[in-house]
Amino acid sequence: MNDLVHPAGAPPTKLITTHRDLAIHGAAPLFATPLHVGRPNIGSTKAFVERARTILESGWLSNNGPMLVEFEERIKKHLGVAHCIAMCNGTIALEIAIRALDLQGEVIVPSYTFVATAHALQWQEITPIFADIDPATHNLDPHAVQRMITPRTTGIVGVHLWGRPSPIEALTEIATANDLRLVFDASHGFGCSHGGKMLGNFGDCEIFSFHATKFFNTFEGGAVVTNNPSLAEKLRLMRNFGFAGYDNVIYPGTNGKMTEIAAAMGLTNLEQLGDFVACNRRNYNAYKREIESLCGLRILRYDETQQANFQYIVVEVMPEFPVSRDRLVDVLHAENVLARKYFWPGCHNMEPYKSHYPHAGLTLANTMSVSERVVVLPSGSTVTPHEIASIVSVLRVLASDRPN
Ligand code: T4K
Repeated sequence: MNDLVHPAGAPPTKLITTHRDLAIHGAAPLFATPLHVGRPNIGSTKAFVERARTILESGWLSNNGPMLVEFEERIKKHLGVAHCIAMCNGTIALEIAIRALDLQGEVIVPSYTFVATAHALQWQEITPIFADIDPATHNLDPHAVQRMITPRTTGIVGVHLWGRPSPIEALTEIATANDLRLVFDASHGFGCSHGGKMLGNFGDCEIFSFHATKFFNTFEGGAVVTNNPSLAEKLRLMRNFGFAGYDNVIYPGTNGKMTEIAAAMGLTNLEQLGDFVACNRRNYNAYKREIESLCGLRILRYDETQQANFQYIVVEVMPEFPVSRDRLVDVLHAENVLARKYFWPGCHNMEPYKSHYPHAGLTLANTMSVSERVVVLPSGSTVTPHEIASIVSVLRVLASDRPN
């Protein structure tokens, strides 16, 4: 276990037993400082500082330096994928992938995702067409995707939301039958598998985000991974302004490069992925045990036959729960538990999409109902089982009492 991960034996924190104990009713909050969703998982400080020293002494800070080369090799090995092109963040990785695949016209995406998935298309004047999700998986519904195909459609961007795989086989079939390109936004899916293969091996390519809030981070960062060598070549050129050697630009490109210090953070965190998964799994099981006994709350499950990173504690607040999702979030925030309503209200309700397609919601019934009932709770290597017990004590009080 690294020096920053809380030991499971951290001291107990306060429990709530009645409505009178709730901060929203005037009591002191459970936590003196905020508990976040998305506190970074950080590996060994010592190992990172050693690498930072090496970088500073070498005077090589970016542009395909030795840390980056080692990082890409390690990622390829970890995922069992042929090519990894590391990038400065997940959004740029998506934009470059979309451009390298020559997507244009219309591309089908879920609305129930972080807005970067849609913005990466819009930024390149490609129209995102929002397809509905399956309420059981929170991922694209292949039937909805099929219905959205028009003569202008050139591709599909599926999202492995919460690290749970998109319907990979069904989307691959639809893409093949309609001559569409298929990209997976695997921003949440690092370290997760499908059918025994790591996410990263599917579609034309997959993109990862290594943002600070992700299961695995490089401060900011991302990557495109693919098993297609010619696509990989194009992606490498596009990441570096189209340069193929000194003074020789053979392609349009941008600056998508990952820095050496980001790669150093990645190499350090890769060494402790097992610890991060163990913490996340421990936290997930602690939440699951308790939440499953509360009427009206549903915790999202991970497929135990596959590898999962257990990064997100996703809870659906059903109509039979005594308070609404929004009230629950207000109660938790008063306790300094900064639960999040990811990904409410859906991209189609954000600008510019809301103005461009004011009626999109008519075909997105599941997106709307799921985004109105989901709350994501704090987890990660900085959250202790005692803190989870305190959070769950709030849920239990709300579940059992009806506030007046
Ligand atoms: N596709 C999908 C499906 C994505 O989820 C994302 C990113 C992308 C594409 C794009 O990838 P990147 O271009 O970001 O690599 C956060 C992240 O900023 C975003 O990366 C992530 N998805 C999204 C799900 O979450 P916000 O607006 O919720 O971030 P923010 O600033 O509210 O941070 C969340 C919490 O994390 C804070 O309350 C505190 C904590 N935090 C955050 C940072 C940055 C820390 O404790 N330390 C930190 O350094 O979007």
